[in-house]
Amino acid sequence: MAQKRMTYRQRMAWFHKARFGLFIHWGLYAIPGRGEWVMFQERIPKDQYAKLADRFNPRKFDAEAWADLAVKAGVKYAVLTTRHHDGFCLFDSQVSDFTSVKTRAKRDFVAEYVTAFRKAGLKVGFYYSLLDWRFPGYFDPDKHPDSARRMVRQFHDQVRELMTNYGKIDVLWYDGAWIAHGASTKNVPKFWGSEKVNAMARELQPHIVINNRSGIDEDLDTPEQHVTASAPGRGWESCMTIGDSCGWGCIRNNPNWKTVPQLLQNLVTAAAGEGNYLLNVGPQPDGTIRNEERERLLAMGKWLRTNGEAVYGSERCPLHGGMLGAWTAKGHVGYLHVFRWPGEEAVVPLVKTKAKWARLLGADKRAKVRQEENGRLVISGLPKRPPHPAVSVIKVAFEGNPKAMAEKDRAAWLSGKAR
Ligand code: FHN
Repeated sequence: MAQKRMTYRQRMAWFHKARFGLFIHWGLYAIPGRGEWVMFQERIPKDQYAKLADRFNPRKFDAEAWADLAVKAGVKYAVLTTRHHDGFCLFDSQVSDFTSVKTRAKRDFVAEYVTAFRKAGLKVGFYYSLLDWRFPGYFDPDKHPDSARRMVRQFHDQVRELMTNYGKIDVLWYDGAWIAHGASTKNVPKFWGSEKVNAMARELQPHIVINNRSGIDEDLDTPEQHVTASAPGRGWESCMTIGDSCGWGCIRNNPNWKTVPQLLQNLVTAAAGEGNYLLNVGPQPDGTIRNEERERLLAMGKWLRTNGEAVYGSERCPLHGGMLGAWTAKGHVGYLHVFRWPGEEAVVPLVKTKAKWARLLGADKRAKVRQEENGRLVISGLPKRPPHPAVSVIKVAFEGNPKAMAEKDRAAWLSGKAR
């Protein structure tokens, strides 16, 4: 029996509050350790690449350990690559033999992931790549129409399997629908039959959140490696690597790890635009998550334990952060996330709503608030040194929802008067 459709607002409600998710790129490509594009970038022939499956036996893989780290990091959901562009499935598929269940590992990692993350109270998402490099029809669908048809068929069948065999799934995270070659692929959703597959996914999982990478907008915009807000009311999530931007799967020698301040400020910037931050790890071939990633995630979790109320469930705030940082809000409360700590006094311009009090998150003592006629809000009595090296949050209670002055006369502030 068909279940009742949820509205956009209803199915996005948890996602909107979550703000922070863990992306996991893991598969055979972890073995060479040169990123998830290694098969294509090095043009490794299909049969040669497939031999990696004989070596894929991650004895230290422990989904509960991943889930434990995710909880400690403060994420509210995760998205795992059930199958990337190389076609290797971490799940049991009736329509492919190239799976972790039918090769050396003989394990359904997707099932283990779902069980552990659910048990830890997290929402679970599936990344699925439509394209599969093993099909000549991907590269030239006009020359290899049968192969292209089989690849599309595989997409339909495997999404059905993923939506049927693993209980409740919260996010369907498509990728790789782009097909650059051939006249028949101009219309991406038509080529893949995306509308039909998404309707099927919603029939099987009525609450599911679907991203915009099957050629159809669906629920979610997905800026990649940058934090750019969508229009108010539209769901969005910025996905990003912790290390180099060209590799999501394990890169053994990864020279560019982002710092904790960069990661936290990205998270806050996403929250300030009412979006989520989906931060990626690329576990090692043995299934463990390396220290460079673990330590950064744990540091973010520690920060969130003090400052999480300013992030989870937060909304846009129309106030200006100026040089200090960014604001989020919840009803009558504004949260000023200070990236560049100014010392004992913090000033923000053009605040229209009356401020009642302010205090640092994680501290008991209130700071002083003073408002000047032209809207300058002066918060004083703050510590000289930044309470947190990356982001310190000042909570400000207002008499109503915080609003900014409109500045009809752009020069009015010069006189120190309101307008
Ligand atoms: O090609 C992929 C890439 O490997 C990675 O999975 C990212 C994650 O968003 N998406 C693709 C590029 O857009």
